[in-house]
Amino acid sequence: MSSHSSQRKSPPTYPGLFITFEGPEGSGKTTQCQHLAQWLQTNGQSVLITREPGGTPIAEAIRNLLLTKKTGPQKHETITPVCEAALVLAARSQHVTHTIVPALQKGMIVLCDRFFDSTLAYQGFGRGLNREALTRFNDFATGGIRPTLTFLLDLPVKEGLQRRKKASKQNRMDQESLAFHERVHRGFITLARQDAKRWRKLDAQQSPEQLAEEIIRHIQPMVPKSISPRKKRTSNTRLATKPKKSRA
Ligand code: ATM
Repeated sequence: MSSHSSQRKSPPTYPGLFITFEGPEGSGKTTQCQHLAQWLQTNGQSVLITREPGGTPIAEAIRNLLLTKKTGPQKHETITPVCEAALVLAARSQHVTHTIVPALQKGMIVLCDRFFDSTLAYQGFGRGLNREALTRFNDFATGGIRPTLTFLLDLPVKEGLQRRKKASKQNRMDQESLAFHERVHRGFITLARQDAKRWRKLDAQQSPEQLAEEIIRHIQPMVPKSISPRKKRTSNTRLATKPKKSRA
């Protein structure tokens, strides 16, 4: 075991539930996040949907810098892999501190479209940066928070890129070579294998409806027993506005 991993403190825990969606381009993460959020809300849960890079105004500004295709004087200056990693992690520090942790402290279910596994896949496997250094830097930026559950929406790389082209959603990363995207994809598969307890690898080639059903089947045992939204509202109101009087 490395000196770093042996020194790493155990990750912080919160009353809420932290769930992430990972996968290559065009795998349908955003749609599935929204679908799951709807299902959870209908079942009385309090949900926050967010994404990376992004999730706060400053982190969204960093996202723009990272993903917008370069024009003007920036056009000829490449973003180095280290600069890319530092920007992603700077955005994550803002996101974890100002959005994710406060929601988890309130007991919410946080659904995040990409998180640290994307850093390992894109900047680690894709760009070739040292994965242990990325993990240390990530833990420094975030306090070491980890998702409870991560869905890998798996799709052949070529199909994902085609889907993105069709949707005209090209960003700076989409323009990378096929070999880069293949390395990223292999990275996700490796990460999912290394921590099978946290990951659920799902086939993103099935229809969005089938995929959504499969996701719900995995989530159902993890959320507090489903109750009707009406019942939940009543019990929330009671707790918030009419605390039980003490018998004393
Ligand atoms: P999406 O909106 O498709 O999730 O795009 C976000 C991009 O940010 C994605 N690439 N594309 N195309 C991957 C990239 N990214 C990283 O490179 N590292 C990270 O840590 C994260 C969270 C995202």
